[in-house]
Amino acid sequence: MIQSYSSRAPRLLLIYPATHRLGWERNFQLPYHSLQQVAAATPSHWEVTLVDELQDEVPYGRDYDLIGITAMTHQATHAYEIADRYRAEGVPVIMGGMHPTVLPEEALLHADAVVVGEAEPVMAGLLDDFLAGRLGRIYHAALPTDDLLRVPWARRDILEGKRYLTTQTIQASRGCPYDCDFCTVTPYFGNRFRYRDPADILAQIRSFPRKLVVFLDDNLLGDTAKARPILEGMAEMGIRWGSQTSLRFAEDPELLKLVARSGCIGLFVGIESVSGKYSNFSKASGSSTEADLIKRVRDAGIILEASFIFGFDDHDESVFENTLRFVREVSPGVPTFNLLTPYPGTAFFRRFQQEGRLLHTDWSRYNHSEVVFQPKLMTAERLQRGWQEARRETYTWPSIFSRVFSMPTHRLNCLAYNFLRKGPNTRRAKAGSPTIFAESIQGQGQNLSSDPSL
Ligand code: B12
Repeated sequence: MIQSYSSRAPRLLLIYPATHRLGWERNFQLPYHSLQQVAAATPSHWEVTLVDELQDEVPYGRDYDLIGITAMTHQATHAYEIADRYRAEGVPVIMGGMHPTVLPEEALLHADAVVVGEAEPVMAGLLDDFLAGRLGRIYHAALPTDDLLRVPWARRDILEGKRYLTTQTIQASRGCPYDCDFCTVTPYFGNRFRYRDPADILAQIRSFPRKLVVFLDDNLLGDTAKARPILEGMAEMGIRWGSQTSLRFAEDPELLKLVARSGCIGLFVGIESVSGKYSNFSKASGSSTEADLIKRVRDAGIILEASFIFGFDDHDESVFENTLRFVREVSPGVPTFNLLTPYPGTAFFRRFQQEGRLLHTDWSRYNHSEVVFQPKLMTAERLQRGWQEARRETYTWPSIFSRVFSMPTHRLNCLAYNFLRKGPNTRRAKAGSPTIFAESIQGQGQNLSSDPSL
């Protein structure tokens, strides 16, 4: 049935599905950028509303003309439940994001249409088709062939009335040339860095009323030539910012100084493994070790959240003690441990599937906090337990204080950041029990978003 919109604007409801409930940590989350970008790509004659299920109830019923749902893999199962319910009530649903992009046919069992890839190139056409009553099944956004990322500013107005750590989030680049076996970013966003025009990025930052800015890039400093003008511009503004990046930027002492001078207070870096094939050490081009680089960043007064993954094929039981020793010796401001998770669309997923090593494909458990595959050199139970013990040991008060006091400045921020991590990391759960999932996702799933330094 084609609805007539002559008397009112068509209504689009965008939903971020929550896989768990949060307590007071709710106030330290970041808004989900994908849907702000989808809203920005939606023509202005549409009325757009956002439901963040961490804060809002999903308003089932027929008040909206079209529902748009985003899904990372661990959210997919619940996203499908929401989609099914709306469709049962006669409201059409579109889906997008990492998981529907990788498995569009699966998503189409629950949605009327799926956006494969980025929304910006296809959203207006999809909505026109919808209004004309000819909605297609798959809208495939081809990867652009040039290096300039052209996207509208994320819409902040749709966040009104919600509580977040900050709504001043921004994305400067997409894509990644490294194509790690465990990561979905390169197949999804392409194998090179695409940056926005620095003038546009700086203008967007200037439009923010407050000082704190969080970049949602994978690797803001990945292409240093392109990052420099952004950093130089920020240095003039007196802001404070945080991002995710690769540690290799710290090999250049001048760049590190510029990063600190531009107002950087926190960086999330993936160390992945302290030794072996999947160590980011082996990829660092210069002569410095990763430990040197971590110390350099810390001495520049920047809080480093260093993320480690357990479960690679060359990890045996010794990985836990080796990693903990590294953390004790090098003392990154905030260590984070994740379990290897073979996401669909990655080389790991394909390989583990071929080798018959996937324990199941219950997507709700693909969350970095539960072992979902058969490890090579230890049992799944040992991997799960080692991960939990490492988290607990790293977040005892003596460990926290030793990290805080190794910071030359920003000790209070570092303490607060560790405090926020402590809760989830030390909650007790019996290894192998079903409660592990419930407990661990509650804490671990909210990594950067509960980062007080950002
Ligand atoms: C920033 C970030 C975070 C932040 C999120 C902050 C926030 N609130 O936004 C934090 C640190 C909290 C985080 C946490 C996690 N993250 Co994260 N995160 C990212 C990162 C780096 C950027 C996400 C982003 O904002 N992208 C920018 C937007 C604009 O891009 P997008 O999401 O792809 O959206 C576009 C399209 O997909 C499409 N689209 C998306 N949704 C929809 C919906 C509709 C209806 C339509 C039409 C289109 C559409 O249009 C958008 C615009 O083009 C990505 C990597 C990446 N490059 O995307 C990983 C990534 C999304 N995260 C990932 C993961 C696994 C997690 C965690 C589970 C990790 C953990 N250890 O627990 C948690 C889960 C948190 C949770 N809430 O449950 C994975 C997801 C993999 C997968 N297959 O699901 C990614 C891809 C990283 C990776 N290397 O693989 N993350």
